[in-house]
Amino acid sequence: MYQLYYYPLNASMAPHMILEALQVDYRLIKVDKENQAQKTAEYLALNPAGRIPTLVKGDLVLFESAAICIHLADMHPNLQLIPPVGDANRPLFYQWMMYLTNTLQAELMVYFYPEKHCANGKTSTEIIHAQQGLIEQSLSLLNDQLAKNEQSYLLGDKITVCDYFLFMLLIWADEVENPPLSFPHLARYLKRLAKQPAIITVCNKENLSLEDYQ
Ligand SMILES: N[C@@H](CCC(=O)N[C@@H](CS)C(=O)NCC(=O)O)C(=O)O
Repeated sequence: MYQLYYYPLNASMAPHMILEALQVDYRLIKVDKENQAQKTAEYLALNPAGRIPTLVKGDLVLFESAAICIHLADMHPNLQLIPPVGDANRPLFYQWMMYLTNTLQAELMVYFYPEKHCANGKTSTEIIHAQQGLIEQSLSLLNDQLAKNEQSYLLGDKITVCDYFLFMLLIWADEVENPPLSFPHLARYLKRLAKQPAIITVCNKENLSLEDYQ
């Protein structure tokens, strides 16, 4: 059985949604983040980065949210949450996953933890402001991608891991000045995703209301 070390609405949310979508057996283990359990020797032995999430199954211990999502889709190809090798969408899948994790996720992390990026450790309003701009640029690019042929999902008409991952990031981005819902195609996309059973289940479990996305 898979074990997912998680914390509600953290980077574990996308793997949690993929586990639900694939309908595989899994157990959630909540990391006691309030008490910095992610920095204990026991947890660091699993995930030396001291971050959430970590996936464990038998001898396999895997960290990095995007890697966990892709691995799960590889192991359970029945739903084709990752396009098969040889499919025209396979390289585009790589492109978008890398873009999401390398750009939008990375910019969001700086936005949420600006103090880590200031030499004096103080929150910098300038960093927050700059990050808002970078996040909005990224949202605009994603909005344009979804505008093409009014497509339902990032890669076209079929849901993939990219969409679950992007849903998590769009939820995080909800508080920026021009949030995802202010971009017409992202709003349409979010409302569509909010009807996915796996997303509904995980949002219930992680206590996130989907009211704004109805
Ligand atoms: N690149 C990592 C980032 C994970 C990450 O930063 N997780 C945050 C929660 S969203 C965390 O564990 N924060 C606790 C800490 O940094 O101590 C991933 O995608 O898995």
